[in-house]
Amino acid sequence: LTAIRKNENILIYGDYDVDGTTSVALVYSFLKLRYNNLSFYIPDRYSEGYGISTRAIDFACNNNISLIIALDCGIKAVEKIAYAKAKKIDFIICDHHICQGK
Ligand SMILES: [Mn+2]
Repeated sequence: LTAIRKNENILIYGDYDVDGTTSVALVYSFLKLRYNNLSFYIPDRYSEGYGISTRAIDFACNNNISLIIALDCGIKAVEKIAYAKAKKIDFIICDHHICQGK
């Protein structure tokens, strides 16, 4: 809500697998009815892999995106979130996985 009120660019991000892509489709289509400054990002399976990708954070930075909503991933991405934070990018993590150990 804060990002929308401030008219920030928002990126919907999710894994490339079936629950990731359907999550992105659902949240993107829901928010797009109400808000226009929205894009989505699905990482490349082979060159980026699962989880939050540095390339995606750089993409966000280069496109003036200040909020990333991560779906189906991100629960363990402590270093990546710190990297994004240093670039003034906020994260909302919506992940159904369990963070075990580290
Ligand atoms: Mn998944």
